[in-house]
Amino acid sequence: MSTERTLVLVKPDGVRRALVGEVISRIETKGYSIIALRMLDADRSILERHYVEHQGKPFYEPLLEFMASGPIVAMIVQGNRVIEGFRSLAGVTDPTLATPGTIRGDLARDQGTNVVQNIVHGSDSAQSAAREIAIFFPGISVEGK
Ligand code: DAT
Ligand code: MG
Repeated sequence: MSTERTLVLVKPDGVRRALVGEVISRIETKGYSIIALRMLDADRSILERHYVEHQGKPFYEPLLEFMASGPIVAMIVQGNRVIEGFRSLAGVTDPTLATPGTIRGDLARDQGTNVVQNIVHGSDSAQSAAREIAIFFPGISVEGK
């Protein structure tokens, strides 16, 4: 099966700066489909589950604090090779190094904070997508058609 689903988050910096429409526009213009979407205030337990791989790292607490600093928008995005494709649209983690033309490269910069603020999250593998979709959209399967 080549169609995939990925979890995309517009982080609090993106929502605060009214970039939700811009992010959605880039996803849709690329040709991917948004099949579920919700705005939420992520509580600590949901963020601990989402970022379990980063537990213990120096930026872990600042990351959780930042992600709880305001509403986020979660969506399931679908399309052929969308996991890889959205990571490509987003650009690399560090917005200073992210290529212009990408979401992070165009819309974010170093804010001098101890956690990188970079507008969006996208799942990094099929396994992560399944795990993360279950966190933010319990009841919706990762299985796409
Ligand atoms: P990505 O979001 O590109 O998958 P990641 O999963 O390695 O990156 O890290 C999750 C988030 O944590 C990332 O979007 C920004 C922040 N972050 C990552 N590495 C960092 C670092 N070395 N210093 C500060 N914040 C960092
Ligand atoms: Mg990651």
